[in-house]
Amino acid sequence: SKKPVRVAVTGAAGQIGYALLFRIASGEMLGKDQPVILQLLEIPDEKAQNALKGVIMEIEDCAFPLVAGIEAHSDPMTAFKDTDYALLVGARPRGPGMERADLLAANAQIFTAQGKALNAVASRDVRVLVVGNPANTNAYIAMKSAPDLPAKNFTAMLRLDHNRAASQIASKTGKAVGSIEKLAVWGNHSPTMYADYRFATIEGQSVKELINDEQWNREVFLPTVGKRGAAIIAARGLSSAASAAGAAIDHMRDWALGTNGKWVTMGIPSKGEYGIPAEVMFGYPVTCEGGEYKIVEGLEIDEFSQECINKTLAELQGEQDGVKHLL
Ligand code: NAX
Repeated sequence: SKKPVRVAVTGAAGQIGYALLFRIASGEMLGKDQPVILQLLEIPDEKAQNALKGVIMEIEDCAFPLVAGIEAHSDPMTAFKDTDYALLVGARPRGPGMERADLLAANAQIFTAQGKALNAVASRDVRVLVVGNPANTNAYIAMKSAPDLPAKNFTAMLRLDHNRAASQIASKTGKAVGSIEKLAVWGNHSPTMYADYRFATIEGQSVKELINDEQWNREVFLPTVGKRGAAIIAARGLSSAASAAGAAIDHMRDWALGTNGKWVTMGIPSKGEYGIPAEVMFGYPVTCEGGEYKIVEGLEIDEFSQECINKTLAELQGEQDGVKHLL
């Protein structure tokens, strides 16, 4: 049987953590034949550490055959030791009266420390997914704080936006969500993201032609996908958790095990593709094979798409500029 791999998860006692850990442990992320050692990080606060103990007791009580070990940590320097995969879910939420700059600064501190810890102790091939918001900028900070690790191994989660877009297209067309191919989401994980179905197909048919309603695209589809997080909060009184965990599983599984040519969306450091400045952590359509992602290149960017991309890029550059002096 395979040698266990180490999977670190931060914010492990939070709501996404609770929806995520059991699926990692059951083999949905890395395969039903891949044993895992879970290295779970929470803040040192007694309440959070106790909650983490409770989650660990429940994982134990599931008796998952693939779980080769579970560890509780309060310091990223031990939590990330030799880790092969790191899912950075814990972040500082926006508190009452907190300014955007304060939020960026609080998270810059967390993701600088975690990036440095990954740099110091993680596997040299560690694959990192940042879920905690602002996800793209936090991923950028972690990447910049880990100069000895490959920059390409730092990614941000745009998959929830991608899956939300797919679900809206499925309900609009009446087709199965699993039949949608070649969907792309560009930019920041925020309401400015640009979900783009111009290239998408369902059973070989063009989604754009099937829908054939540009007004719906601009006035219904894009705002619905962009504001879906807020709609979930309004309905549930809590932010998306199971769907966010599902997207994190999809992102890591596809990265590790490949997509068989299917397009998915990942937030990754630009190398200048599609005119995005280098190092900006940007959502791109990618395919994955052999543990590596590859940007889908050569797509035509029309005028409306370019406007959308410029807008989400400007927002991201604003966030990035807001933390530069802290790095
Ligand atoms: P919760 O508040 O339920 O859980 C977060 C947990 O992280 C808490 O238990 C907290 O103690 C812990 N934590 C905070 N700082 C930490 C640190 N420095 N080290 C380790 N643990 C730390 O939030 P939850 O609903 O689980 O959401 C987690 C993050 O995901 C939030 O930042 C949220 O905004 C973000 N999201 C990102 C999404 C995406 O698509 N990229 C979608 C869903 C979600 O909103």
